[in-house]
Amino acid sequence: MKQVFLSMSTDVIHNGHIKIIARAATLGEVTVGVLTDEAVSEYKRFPLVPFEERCEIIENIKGVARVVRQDSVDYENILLELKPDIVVHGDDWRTGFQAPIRQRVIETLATYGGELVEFPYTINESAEALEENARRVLSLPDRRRPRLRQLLSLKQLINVIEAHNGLTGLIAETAKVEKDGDVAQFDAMWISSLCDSTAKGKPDTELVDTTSRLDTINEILEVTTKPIILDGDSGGPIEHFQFFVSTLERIGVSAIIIEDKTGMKRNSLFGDVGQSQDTVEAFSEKIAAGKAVLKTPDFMIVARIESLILDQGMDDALMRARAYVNAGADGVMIHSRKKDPSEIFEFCEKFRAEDPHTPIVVVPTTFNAVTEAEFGERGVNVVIYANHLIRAAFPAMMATAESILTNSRCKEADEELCMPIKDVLTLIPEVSQ
Ligand code: SPV
Ligand code: MG
Repeated sequence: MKQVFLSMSTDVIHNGHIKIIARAATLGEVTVGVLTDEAVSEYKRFPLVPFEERCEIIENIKGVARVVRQDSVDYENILLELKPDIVVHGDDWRTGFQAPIRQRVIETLATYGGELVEFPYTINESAEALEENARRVLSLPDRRRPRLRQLLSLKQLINVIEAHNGLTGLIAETAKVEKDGDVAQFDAMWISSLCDSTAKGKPDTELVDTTSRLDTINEILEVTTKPIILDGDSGGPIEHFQFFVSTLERIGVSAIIIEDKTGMKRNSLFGDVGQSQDTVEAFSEKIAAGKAVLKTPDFMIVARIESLILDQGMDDALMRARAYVNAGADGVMIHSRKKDPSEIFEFCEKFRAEDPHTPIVVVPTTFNAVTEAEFGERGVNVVIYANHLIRAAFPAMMATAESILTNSRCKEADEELCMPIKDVLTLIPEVSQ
């Protein structure tokens, strides 16, 4: 009997899947590769049904002989291991971001004489509606809030990009590339104080108040499903911090990062601007006070250590990391304004030697040559690209304004700098999340 392989990432099983399995079973004995939660969240969206349950469901579908764990949307490893005679797939993957994945399947099959059988893909409207609904469910506060912790337990490293309004939220939500046979997208969003302030034409000095920051957060929550990490600056007075943490937890934000600075806050990358660091005791008390008002185990309070920014040395950074974790911090962020990543690496090595599990967060704005893989090897768990969308947008907008002034018309800007008006009209979906 021929061995038939098909891969499944879905958590919303419908009759289309049943039919494709039945057709595959007419070709031989069917093995289904069930994609892990990590692979599904990279490829599509975070699965609503966990891996073990999906295996159990699929294993019990008529025509399925067995299920196997598939770790990646790239089939190469699993095909070389199982060497099935036939791989089955819908023909919808001939175009779009799945096309290179298909190509690699064809090449891998050719190495041992396997065959690809494609069934015509029919659009199933009720299935699409189910999928759309599943995606929207991810935006509900109780579903979104725990997702950061879930991702941290699934992956060594998660990548995060800044969003400062609905539009950049949509970019963080939907940007996706095919890379080395796999699919890459961002895991979560960072609502930066720098970008939120800059987008409002204000300095990054905690001038934008909590109400205004909540407006930005809500704007992003309305049109996205991915988890949110908020830049909480210093966290403000303890009583305000407690209130803010409660609000964030209720609306579905996953984490706040607060920094151990006091006085008039200035952005850490400014250089020497006479910032003072909070005492270990006072900042630990703030962390503990925030933890005390939480109603779920989901929400994370991450302590950002400014010792290296303020030239207080590695020992101070490590001492503070230890103290903040003891006070209840769910993670530590270590920051640096140096281009050379050595001090970040040294911190990671020393912190990891005494604390193997507490997540480490980095913001590689200055030490930007380090890859995610290298951070992962050094024990980092969260990499935040903290300001890149606004930094990309500002020069593009300024160049457009200057082109119109220079030419006293907009033809040149339209042709050289702007997206077509038709595209902007269809950029935003008409339905809400
Ligand atoms: C931000 O994005 O606002 C941050 C990170 O706090 S940094 O600008 O590097 O201080
Ligand atoms: Mg900030």
